[in-house]
Amino acid sequence: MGHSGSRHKPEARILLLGLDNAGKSTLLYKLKYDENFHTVPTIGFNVEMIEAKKNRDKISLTVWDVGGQAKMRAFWRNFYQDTAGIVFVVDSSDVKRLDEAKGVLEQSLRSEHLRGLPVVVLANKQDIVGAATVTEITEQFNLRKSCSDRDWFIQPCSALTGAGLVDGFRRMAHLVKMTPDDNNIKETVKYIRAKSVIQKK
Ligand SMILES: Nc1nc2c(ncn2[C@@H]2O[C@H](COP(=O)(O)OP(=O)(O)O)[C@@H](O)[C@H]2O)c(=O)[nH]1
Ligand SMILES: [Mg+2]
Repeated sequence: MGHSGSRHKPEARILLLGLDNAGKSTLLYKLKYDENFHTVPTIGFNVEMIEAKKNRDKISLTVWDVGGQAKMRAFWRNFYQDTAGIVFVVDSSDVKRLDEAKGVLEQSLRSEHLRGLPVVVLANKQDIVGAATVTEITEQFNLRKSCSDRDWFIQPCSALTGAGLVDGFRRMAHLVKMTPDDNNIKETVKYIRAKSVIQKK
């Protein structure tokens, strides 16, 4: 029970998915600490809170990076519940693995728990010469079709330079639907009561 007096900030859980080596951990640290961490392949998961703005309100995105290695993918399902949005990271420079990435994205989109949730595809590693462009990835992934039942957006970025990262997560914040929890309802009731008292005067 929060009696700290701090204002409750609405929170949305975001699932960060993508093949191993796509740059998920790098971009999470870049976004959070604006530093280039030396990442090691994620075993288990990383989780970071990121502040974002949704319209005029501040919200926090809890971003779950659950590791992309094949043996970890079986555990993704456990993180699907209560998720409000998906950020799917692609290594745009690894053209040989684009089809594999496409398959993994499609598999995730088929999950019942993720039905209708907004997707932001981050076309990462755009700093590398020869990287596939967002247009090419949109075509190859057939995103218009596979995401036709939800809101989606594809954002070019580089976790190395930071370019495009804030834009990508701002887009996610814009697309997520916030489910009001108990706290929000209490605050709303308090607000309405305060208003009606003022209006009676
Ligand atoms: N050139 C370049 N390298 C990147 C970028 N993002 C990540 N990397 C590198 O790709 C490798 C895998 O990154 P990592 O964040 O561990 O991938 P993860 O398995 O998805 O968490 C690391 O060597 C990173 O330094 C990027 O935007 N540009
Ligand atoms: Mg990782």
